[in-house]
Amino acid sequence: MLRIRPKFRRACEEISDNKDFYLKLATAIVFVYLLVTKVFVKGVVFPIETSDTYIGSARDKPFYEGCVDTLSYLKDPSYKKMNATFVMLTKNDEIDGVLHSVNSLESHFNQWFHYPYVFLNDVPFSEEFKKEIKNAVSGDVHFDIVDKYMWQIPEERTDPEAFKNAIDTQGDRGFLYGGSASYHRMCRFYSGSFYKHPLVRRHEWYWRIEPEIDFYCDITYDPFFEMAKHNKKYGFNIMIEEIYATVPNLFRYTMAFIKKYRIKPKTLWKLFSMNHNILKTSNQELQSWVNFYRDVEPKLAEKIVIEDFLRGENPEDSVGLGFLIRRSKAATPIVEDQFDNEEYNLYHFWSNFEIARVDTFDNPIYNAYFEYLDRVGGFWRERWGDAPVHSLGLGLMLDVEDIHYFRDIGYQHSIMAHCPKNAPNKQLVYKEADSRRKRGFFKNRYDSTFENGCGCRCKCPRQRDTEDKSWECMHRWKNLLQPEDEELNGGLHEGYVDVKREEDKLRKLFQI
Ligand SMILES: Nc1nc2c(ncn2[C@@H]2O[C@H](COP(=O)(O)OP(=O)(O)OP(=O)(O)O)[C@@H](O)[C@H]2O)c(=O)[nH]1
Ligand SMILES: *[C@@H]1O[C@H](CO)[C@@H](O)[C@H](O)[C@H]1NC(C)=O
Repeated sequence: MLRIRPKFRRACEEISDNKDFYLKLATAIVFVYLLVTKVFVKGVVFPIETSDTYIGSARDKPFYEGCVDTLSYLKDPSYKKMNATFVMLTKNDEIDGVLHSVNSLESHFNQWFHYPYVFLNDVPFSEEFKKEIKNAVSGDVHFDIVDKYMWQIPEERTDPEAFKNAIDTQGDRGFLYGGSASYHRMCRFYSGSFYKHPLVRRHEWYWRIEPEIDFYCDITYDPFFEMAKHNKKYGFNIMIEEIYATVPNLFRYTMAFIKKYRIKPKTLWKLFSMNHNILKTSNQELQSWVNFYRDVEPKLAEKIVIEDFLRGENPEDSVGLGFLIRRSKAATPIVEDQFDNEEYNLYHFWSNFEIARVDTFDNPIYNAYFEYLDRVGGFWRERWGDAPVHSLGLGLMLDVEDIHYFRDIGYQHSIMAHCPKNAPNKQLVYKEADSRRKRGFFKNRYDSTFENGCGCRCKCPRQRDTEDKSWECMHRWKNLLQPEDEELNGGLHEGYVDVKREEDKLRKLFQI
């Protein structure tokens, strides 16, 4: 029989003597635990994190949730290897970062699919660089230089002094990378030149990669093939907001381009532009006062109260009089950075990750757009990034359905990371196709699964997901995926607030 030691027995007796106290203590501990885990982490303080929710609809959703049995996928008669390549612009001295990226990509994807690589540089790659890369990859690899005309900015060739001054000034004003000429060249190159390089142009699809990136999940199907199958033209992984100071005139010129070439933006435009012409009304005064959805109710309430006062049914009404006086004194609000009632919300697909058709950019509209932007000098007068340029360009040409969000791909570049939760019941055991990609005991352990997860064998970093950090962008995307989204019908999303309906609602409320 189990004999309780005297000391332990005494302790137990003490506890039962102080039963009340310990009961309270235990309750307090449970309460604090619940508060911390359920309320603060999940509940009240941060409502529900975007990364915990389901994002998807018939317009776009992950091609697969969880793992796919890659060997049978590859053997399926309907599967076809695509005319596709990875592409990276890099420098000789970044070899360690490049190897890091290539190893991550091979381990998580390319060891099963063997897609080729294209490495581009403004100076020749060293023999050492080429040798190390060739040893790491499982597909063909090509190296080339970018010719001077693709690489240099026109102003740099024609007026080096003006070019240098513009760059130096941006440096002095402290814009991120604004003072670095090579960063400007890189942005311009990725904005309008990379897809014209012969090594890229001879493919139908590309996947852009960078040095020092990480993949966190296994990609067990072929993203190129699935994109083709689902009629997708451009795939992204992270969406963030641009720093305003780098693109102050990009939207103005984009709008000018739209006018000049009579372009009718497609539905994706709505992801990037806020239209301030939101009322369905011919009332000019109302139109100019209401720029945001939040202005609708106060402005209509004011209108109703003033109209009621002016009808003179209620001459003692000091509220109505007050409204009238206030309105006559106030100035129409001015929205800076608004062109033709539209404003860039600064959202963009983070273009260091892109899986897309080459002709998504290599086509007459986008090429004209790039040339227009190049001519007005924004790549050197300002520091237009390739990401906002790509995004606005896509908005001109594509519909929401043409875009794919690779939510199931865990990806990190510099300080941003997106990493999905693992899909429940759809995790398969890892089997390497390449002996260099063996995973030891610790590497073969993955995060636990989650209700709305879509990842396959993800091992995520302890870092807040970009879906949560830039949740405004992701909410906009999520809303545009909803089939019932009225804004998606028709051209620009103007006039979506029915003034009469809103007014009637308020009148009922005020009983006027
Ligand atoms: N060959 C060459 N490659 C460059 C040059 N400048 C940038 N790159 C490459 O372009 C890619 C992006 O440049 P980075 O300077 O790393 O920019 P980043 O840190 O990704 O920029 P953010 O994402 O905006 O922070 C990298 O792969 C660089 O190797 C250059 O002067 N020559
Ligand atoms: C791949 O696509 C490019 C661009 O469309 C084309 O020129 C090339 O012939 C294709 N290659 C193959 C092998 O189909």
